[in-house]
Amino acid sequence: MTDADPVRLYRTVRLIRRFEERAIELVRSGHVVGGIHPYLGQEGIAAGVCAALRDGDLVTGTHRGHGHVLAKGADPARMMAELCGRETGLNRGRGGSMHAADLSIGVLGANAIVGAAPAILAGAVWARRQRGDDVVGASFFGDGAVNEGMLLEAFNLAALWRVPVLLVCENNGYATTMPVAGAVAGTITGRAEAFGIPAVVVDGQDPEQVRAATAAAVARMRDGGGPELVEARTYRFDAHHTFEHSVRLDYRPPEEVAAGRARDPVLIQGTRLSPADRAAVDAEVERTLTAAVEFALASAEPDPAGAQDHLYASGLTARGGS
Ligand SMILES: Cc1ncc(C[n+]2csc(CCOP(=O)(O)OP(=O)(O)O)c2C)c(N)n1
Repeated sequence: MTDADPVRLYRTVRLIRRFEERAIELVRSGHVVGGIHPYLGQEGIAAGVCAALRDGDLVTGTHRGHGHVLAKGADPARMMAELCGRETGLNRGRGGSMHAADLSIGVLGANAIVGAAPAILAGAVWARRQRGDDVVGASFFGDGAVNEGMLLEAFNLAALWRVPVLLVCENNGYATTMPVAGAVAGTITGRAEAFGIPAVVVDGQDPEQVRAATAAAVARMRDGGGPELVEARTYRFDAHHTFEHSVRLDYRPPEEVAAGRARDPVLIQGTRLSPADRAAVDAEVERTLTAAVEFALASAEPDPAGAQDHLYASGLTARGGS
């Protein structure tokens, strides 16, 4: 969906924003069990990156992963059904919020293991290119992932084997309640540069800036270039996880939250549209999400008898001797 159209970019950030707000309502009503990690405030990154990818390109995301799946083009109704644990969900309700995947559009999955996404993506893109497929990939991860050994191993092999993957760090300033300054020695771009990986910092609140940086990197990668890193500076508008809505944690000064929320990617992109175009997109997104919620809540829950279905590619295999 390589696309610089400001209306489409706005639709994506608006869709993710309203999807997350609807999902939070479903957490409150008990339809989404266990809660979610809201992507509110960070929508411009998923939207900007995915607007510069083709349909067949691959993506891996994080525990805060709804936006990545939606931006790559997943059906919001099946995504909502997945969150609600329904049989019609993207993964038949077995993946839920943190493991939603849609292989038909190259989404290899959200991922609950902090730092795992780049390793999975680099391996998958490498394998596809060994087969001769002309694909590139983008992997999202938070600032909390940049000190994980697995992530640095992935950087090393991706650089060594020149795997065309865009490493997208969503630096929202915190890993749960831990500020970046208390956890990250040196810089995030410096980690990439240590492996010879080109790295840039972009304003993650500006979807167009993210799209332009991604498009430039992807063009170099399609031309035979290796991995690149984009550090997108952003701010998480809401809780780390919806559990914070009931347990008040004082780790962000109110002035900082207010300043962070003032730079809203939905508003920033919205100013690039005529009022009429913006109203039309907003109305269409509401219709889409109302239908998505109705679809999810009308869908059946999986039969408990099938709890072990889909665990193994070849079905359950008995151990030797049994
Ligand atoms: C390997 C691993 N360690 C710890 C956790 C627990 N955990 C879940 S989210 C999180 C914070 C991640 O922060 P960051 O990567 O900055 O992403 P953000 O939540 O800010 O989007 C942690 C430590 C985990 N899921 N996986």
